[in-house]
Amino acid sequence: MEHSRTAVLVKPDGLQRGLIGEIISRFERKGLKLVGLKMVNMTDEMLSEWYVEHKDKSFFSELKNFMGSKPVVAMVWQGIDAVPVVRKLVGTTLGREAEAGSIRGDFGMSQQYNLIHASSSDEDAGREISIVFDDDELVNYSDIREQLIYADYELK
Ligand code: FUP
Repeated sequence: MEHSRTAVLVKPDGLQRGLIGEIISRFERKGLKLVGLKMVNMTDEMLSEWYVEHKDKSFFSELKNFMGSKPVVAMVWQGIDAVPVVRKLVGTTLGREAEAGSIRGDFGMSQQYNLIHASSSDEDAGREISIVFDDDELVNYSDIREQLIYADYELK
């Protein structure tokens, strides 16, 4: 089965609140594989591309200002259906309505300061990954845990 990749950004509020370890731990224990990781100061140009679907919204420049205000932690996670699996762990956009047990539901109250971004489709994932990572910054490796996390047929 196809193992796909998804992009995650821990936003400035997530880094400032000391939630990097907590967030990485949630993806690890779920069984996702980390294949890219770095700290980035997102430029206005990167953010305009990242949030292109929101370019005509009233909150566009405020969102970019916030996202560029402090470093973020960018990650790429891999697994079967990585995009929807990570979105579920992240929770819905508005922190105070997000499901208990999700990252936003457990740690957030805000709409804009919602701690984390996760790609919403495979197409977005490809675009977002290429904004932050060069191809040679993404790693391929076999993870021994995969023999326990997936059945044999799911690894083929
Ligand atoms: P999500 O896919 O859950 O990250 O959310 P959206 O793509 O709908 O929105 C992108 C980001 O814009 C969200 F993280 C929150 C932010 N936002 C605002 O800051 N103000 C708004 O009025 C709406 C969204």
